[in-house]
Amino acid sequence: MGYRIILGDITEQHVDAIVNAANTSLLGGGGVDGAIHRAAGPELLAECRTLHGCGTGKAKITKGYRLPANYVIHTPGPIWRGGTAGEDALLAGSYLSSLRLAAEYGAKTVAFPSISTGVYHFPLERAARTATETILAFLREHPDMEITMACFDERTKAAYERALAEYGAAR
Ligand code: AR6
Repeated sequence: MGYRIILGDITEQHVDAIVNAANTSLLGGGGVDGAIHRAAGPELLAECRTLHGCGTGKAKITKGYRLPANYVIHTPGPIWRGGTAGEDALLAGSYLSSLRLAAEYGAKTVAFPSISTGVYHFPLERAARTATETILAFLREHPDMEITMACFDERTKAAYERALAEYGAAR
């Protein structure tokens, strides 16, 4: 199936769509959100202002402007609140909403960052399991798509690789 895990900067990915780990305002921030806005240029923020925000676990799409990617799919992941506030379902929602939007726009190659595991403090191993399950289930229905997990550090990459190995073993 079309799933690969790489170490790299998502703003440099030559894919149809990259996903942004945004916040509900969609007006930019730090982390990967800040990096994407810097690389895309000010036109991205201008388009984001027309979207009037986005709910947690949902997604909205814009053009990619100066990025190599044609589209940016913006999804606010959940802020970790201890695990009993529906965080797992919301995180799965972020991946699934993003993937559905990509398919709707004909984006066949899509790169994700590790949503919610930075300043939103979602535990990395748990996030990696949810992301992997959601992506692989979606790929079974969309075998023509190619999904990349762009991990910014080795620890994150190792967690997604473990989750993929566990998933494979459990099937
Ligand atoms: N490419 C790929 N991954 C990156 C990059 C990059 N250029 N830069 C950082 N990461 P975070 P969150 C990784 O905090 O937890 C923003 O302010 C980073 O190492 O960016 O979902 C938003 O506006 C980590 O593994 O996103 C929201 O307010 C992962 O991306 C809030 O942060 C996610 O870390 C969202 O928090």
